[in-house]
Amino acid sequence: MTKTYQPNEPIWCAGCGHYGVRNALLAAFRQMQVESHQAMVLAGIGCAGTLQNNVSAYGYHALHGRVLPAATGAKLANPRLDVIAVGGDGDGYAIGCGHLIHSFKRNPGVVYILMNNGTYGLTKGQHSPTADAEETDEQAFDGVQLGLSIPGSGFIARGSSASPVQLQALMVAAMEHTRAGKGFAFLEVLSPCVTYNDTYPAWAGRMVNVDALAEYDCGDRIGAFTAVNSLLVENRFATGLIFKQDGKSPERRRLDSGQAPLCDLDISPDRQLSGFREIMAGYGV
Ligand SMILES: Cc1ncc(C[n+]2csc(CCOP(=O)(O)OP(=O)(O)O)c2C)c(N)n1
Ligand code: SF4
Ligand SMILES: [Mg+2]
Repeated sequence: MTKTYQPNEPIWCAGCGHYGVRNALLAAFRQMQVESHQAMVLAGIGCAGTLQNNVSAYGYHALHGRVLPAATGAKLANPRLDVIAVGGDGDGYAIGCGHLIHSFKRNPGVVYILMNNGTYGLTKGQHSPTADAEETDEQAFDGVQLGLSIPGSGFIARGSSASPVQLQALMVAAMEHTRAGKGFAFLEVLSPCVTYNDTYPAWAGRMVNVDALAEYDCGDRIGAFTAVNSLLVENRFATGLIFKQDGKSPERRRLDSGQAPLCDLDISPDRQLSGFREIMAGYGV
């Protein structure tokens, strides 16, 4: 499949922020010399989710909000793959938010790129959890703030499709984190929906790039939490590499304890049958 498969051209509206995300991902793959058979891109449902059709790699289109369990399974089965999960703010912060919380906690070696446009683009512009407070009478949700509050989270970053060089660098850093067996790498990308919620002008003035602040320490969780919260109170948000801490992913722990990855197990029918008979014999059958 990887020899013959040609990715489709994107079907996004002209000017959609998701083009910038796709371009940065392709550039990050080129920079890290990732070949088609070495990566898997899994996606949730939404305009963001169609990205997996546009990248030459193994792919899987999960149910709405369910991309992270599928990606965790893929990484456990084959830790040698670069596993990239992608999806929108509706996918990851609404219907799939429970999986996001537990992915921060469980820390699988998955890169998760969440394209935040403050709306449900594919279903024509309903409010999402990150919709502007002025339009909804509700406070907007912040995924970076959530991630920082969960013990065990290890890589939290935010980029923008309007800053392609930084976005590529953050994707490379996220892939290096997972490849080193350190665990889950969360990258929110501000990726405006120009058709239903064009936030390019409003967000441009609200971003504060912590990568450019000499005094900012991305290894300090409390400092990062304070900085992120202070900015939110001022109706601004941090971008850049916001927090990074070394952990150990579950698949790394399995390898370290001598357990072979599932993809290397002998699954020949004869072996499975004898194992099945042994189990049944244990029940006296
Ligand atoms: C279980 C389920 N509920 C609802 C839908 C309808 N639906 C499809 S995409 C979507 C929202 C997508 O928004 P988001 O994840 O923010 O992606 P975007 O289109 O904005 O990139 C919804 C509600 C669905 N496909 N499946
Ligand atoms: S509807 Fe919005 S999110 Fe979907 S492709 Fe168009 S601009 Fe992008
Ligand atoms: Mg969206």
